[in-house]
Amino acid sequence: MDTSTLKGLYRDMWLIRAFEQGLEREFEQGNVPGMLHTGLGQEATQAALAAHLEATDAFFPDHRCHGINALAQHRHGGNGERIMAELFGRATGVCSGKGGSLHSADPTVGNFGDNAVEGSYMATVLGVALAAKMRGEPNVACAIIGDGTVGRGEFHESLNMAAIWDLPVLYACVNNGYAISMPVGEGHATADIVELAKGYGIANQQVDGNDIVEAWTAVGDAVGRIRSGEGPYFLEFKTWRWQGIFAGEFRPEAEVKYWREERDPIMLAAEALAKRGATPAELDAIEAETRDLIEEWISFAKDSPAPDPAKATADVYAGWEVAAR
Ligand SMILES: Cc1ncc(C[n+]2csc(CCOP(=O)(O)OP(=O)(O)O)c2C)c(N)n1
Ligand SMILES: [Mg+2]
Repeated sequence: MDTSTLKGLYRDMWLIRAFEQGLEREFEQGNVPGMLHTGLGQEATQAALAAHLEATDAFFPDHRCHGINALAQHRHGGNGERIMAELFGRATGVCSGKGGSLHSADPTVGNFGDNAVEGSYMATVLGVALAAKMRGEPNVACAIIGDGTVGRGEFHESLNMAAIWDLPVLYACVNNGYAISMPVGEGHATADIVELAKGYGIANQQVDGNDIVEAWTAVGDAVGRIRSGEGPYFLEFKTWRWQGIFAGEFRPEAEVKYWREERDPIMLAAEALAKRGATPAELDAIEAETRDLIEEWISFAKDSPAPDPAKATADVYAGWEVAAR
């Protein structure tokens, strides 16, 4: 990877972190409705995926994907503030403020929508992939799933069908070691989820999800293979989330310390950039610029109007497409 690409990814990771931390602050102040699951600590995985997915691809985010949603918006539409506004429940949001966290979508930038029902899109992703294949388009349909979500039946049905129909699906498993408080090795037959993909004969790779160079290279390779018609690909990102799912969640203190202090993906990228000659001032400037941009997005969201109650049912039904034929 050349240094300018690494710098761009470093910026992307800061954009995600500043977005999530700004959002967390506003959530604690009571300005963000609903629930909030952040992807703090998983920035490298999200930045690597966002870097290789085009607006013509489709990705199905999981519940910790504000970062990739904002990056997709930022890269392809130049309007990442519309994800922020959505989370604030404002009319300027990508779903007019009616989706919020867990239900924001914008297919024009490839975001086919998060869903509070974990893994439910494991079936939908097949349809999007099949459509691309039938049209002869080199597009990728990507499902982002947590390790816990792998326990759902649809996971196995999806992998099986993608394998036998050679569908252009990228499975991006974010293995952060826990589903709520359940360690991955206790909830599944293996702690290495990539082993399951092998059982379905799907090409696969296990990646250090906190190493942006490794993650970016692996996603690029997987996406390239899928676009050239080689069928599905399964990536397992080994990572760790900073946030528990609720306040009482238990994780050993030494483990928390290790991942936060020694395996922070942004810190690791800063070290890699420093080795290539980046100065501390240059790296600080990237952080400061992204934090300023996010404060602008937060102001945009706060200054935006709430949705109009008269439009509560607008865009809810698809019209004739769902009528009986
Ligand atoms: C079908 C379904 N079952 C249960 C839940 C409640 N729930 C929300 S997050 C979560 C754990 C998910 O774990 P994992 O997939 O590892 O993702 P992580 O939170 O670790 O990123 C559960 C059980 C849900 N949202 N949907
Ligand atoms: Mg998990």
